[in-house]
Amino acid sequence: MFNLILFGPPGSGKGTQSSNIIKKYNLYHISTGDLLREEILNQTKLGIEAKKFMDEGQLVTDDLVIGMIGNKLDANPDSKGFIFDGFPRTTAQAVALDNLLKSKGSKINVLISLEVPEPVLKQRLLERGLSSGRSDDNEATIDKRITEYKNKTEAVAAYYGDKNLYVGIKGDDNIDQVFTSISNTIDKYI
Ligand code: B4P
Repeated sequence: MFNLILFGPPGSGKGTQSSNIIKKYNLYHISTGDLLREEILNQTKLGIEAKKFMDEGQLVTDDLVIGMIGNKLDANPDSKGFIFDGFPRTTAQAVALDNLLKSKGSKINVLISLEVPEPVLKQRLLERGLSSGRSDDNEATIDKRITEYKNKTEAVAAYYGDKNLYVGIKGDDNIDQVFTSISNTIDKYI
């Protein structure tokens, strides 16, 4: 089993690149952002709770997110591997993920971090906001999301860096160039 974390700040291209990776490597895609938006659309209890945080540009609580991941792993026992897109976003989530995978005799093989300068992130998300209909793609909320990333998520990079699993990629080239860099890295680790 090959397990990849696609990591980076909001707007770095995690969702965009995940769709390319799943086509080429046939991995099962788990995006916590997509899962949460689905819960919101279906107006579940979890979705109603999560929306309050997401509209404020804050991270959703660890318990809610970790529960969702556990369910997805259990539901796909025969997958040849997973791409974790936008998860883990806190050190507590990283520890929980490692434990979940360990209990299944598996582990994270590599974390690929998309490195993009802050002005480019803001520009991309503002542009997406013109058509996405996402209530968190506006200037004030984008700023809060980037602050949450710096305060709570950047530590996840160090956590996997200590395990020698961190690989940084230049994420502000065009989509195809970024995908080539990602593929070259996956090919070394798979
Ligand atoms: P997410 O849905 O994970 O998404 P994101 O951070 O907004 O963006 P992503 O990096 O996927 O960017 P994308 O490819 O779309 O998170 C949303 C919210 O959910 C969080 O703020 C949080 O509240 C909550 N949440 C999710 N996971 C959580 C967790 N684990 N714990 C707690 N809370 C959680 O790209 C953005 C734009 O850039 C697109 O328009 C794209 O077309 C463009 N783009 C991408 N790559 C490009 C390139 N190379 N060149 C030019 N444009 C590019």
